[in-house]
Amino acid sequence: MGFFKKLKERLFGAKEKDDTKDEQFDQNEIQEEKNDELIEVEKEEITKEKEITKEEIKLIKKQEKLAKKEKKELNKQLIKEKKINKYVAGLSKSGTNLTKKIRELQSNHNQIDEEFFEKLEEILIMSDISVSQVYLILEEIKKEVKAENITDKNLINEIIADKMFVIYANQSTVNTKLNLDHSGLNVLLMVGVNGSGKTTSIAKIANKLVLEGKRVILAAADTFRAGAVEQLKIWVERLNVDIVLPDKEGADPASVVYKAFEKTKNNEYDVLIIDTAGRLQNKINLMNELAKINKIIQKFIPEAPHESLLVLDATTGQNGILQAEAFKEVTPISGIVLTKMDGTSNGGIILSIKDKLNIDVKLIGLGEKMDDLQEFDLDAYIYGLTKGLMENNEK
Ligand SMILES: Nc1nc2c(ncn2[C@@H]2O[C@H](COP(=O)(O)OP(=O)(O)OP(=O)(O)O)[C@@H](O)[C@H]2O)c(=O)[nH]1
Ligand SMILES: [Mg+2]
Repeated sequence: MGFFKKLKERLFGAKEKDDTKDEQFDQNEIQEEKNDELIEVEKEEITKEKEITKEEIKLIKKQEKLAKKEKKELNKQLIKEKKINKYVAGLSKSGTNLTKKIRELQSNHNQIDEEFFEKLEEILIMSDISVSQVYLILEEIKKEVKAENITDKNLINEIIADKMFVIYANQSTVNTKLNLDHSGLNVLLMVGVNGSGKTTSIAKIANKLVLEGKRVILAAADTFRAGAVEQLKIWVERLNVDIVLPDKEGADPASVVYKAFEKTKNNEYDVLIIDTAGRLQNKINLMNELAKINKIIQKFIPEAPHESLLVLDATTGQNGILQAEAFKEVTPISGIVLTKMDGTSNGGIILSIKDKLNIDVKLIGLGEKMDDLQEFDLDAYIYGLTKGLMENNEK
């Protein structure tokens, strides 16, 4: 079975996605309600007649259980499809760009030869995949083309997608889960350069945690930029979370963190999220500032922060990778939030991150809406990026 088909099966299940699913869901619900009513009537009648047997009750209960299970499954499937749609929409710039270039290559070259591979190499490098990984991907593609004796240039699409997947997944296990489920207070520290999307990502994460039933408190430790505190305050008003503010503008960020811990002493919170300023221009200052914040955190909880997420702007491409390397030197990083994927045409950046930094991308920003920050899903990412290449290529 081809890679595209396998990928689709993993994402959508064995059946192909079809547009009648919502309708089917509604129909099922109506039918289920009818069934419920029928069951109720049946139950009443049965009790009335007092001819009920144990087997019959068992059967009715079993039917009820099955109907509930079916509904749950269908709901799960719809949530999954919503996520995939978000990936497809958020990656449409990158996907369209990659598809267009590969289609152009195919129409300009009649056969798969060295020149074809050279051009393909260029396309992949331009999509922000690191040079060393492009080399690996190409090696793999060439091997497969040779082994399978592929001469049809259109069949290469599937192999490209397949190898991108393999190269990302093979480097290590992909861990996307936020480590914030400990009993007691969990601490999440957000770092990253100015404008990368720290504050808005904090709002999105806080929103997600609140929906999961968690009690969240924010610490506005970005005391450097005028307006940063105000921005966080606005978000807090929209979400059901508390916030600790600096006493005055330009206050010591570590003092805000200290205050936040004081406030969490009564075990009223599950997660503390700390917003920081990201002045990479002055690395020594940044290093000192983050070291001081980490020291305060560890004074209260030695094993914290449970997550130190580095926020990276996908539109900054290889430059973003350099920034990340600098951050890695000043503070430990447990995962990456890759924002603004919807704003870049070069979706290969995710592969570069894995290669150059070896840190897992845990969350990916696919737009500005609250639910546009999604847990990173390799299948959905490859699907969003290569969907355009799948046409006429499914085997
Ligand atoms: N399109 C898009 N925009 C985003 C995404 N994430 C963040 N943004 C936008 O990026 C801009 C900067 O985001 P902030 O959250 O203020 O960035 P910051 O890192 O807190 O910036 P500083 O506080 O200046 O250090 C805002 O306009 C956000 O709406 C994303 O995934 N997609
Ligand atoms: Mg900010």
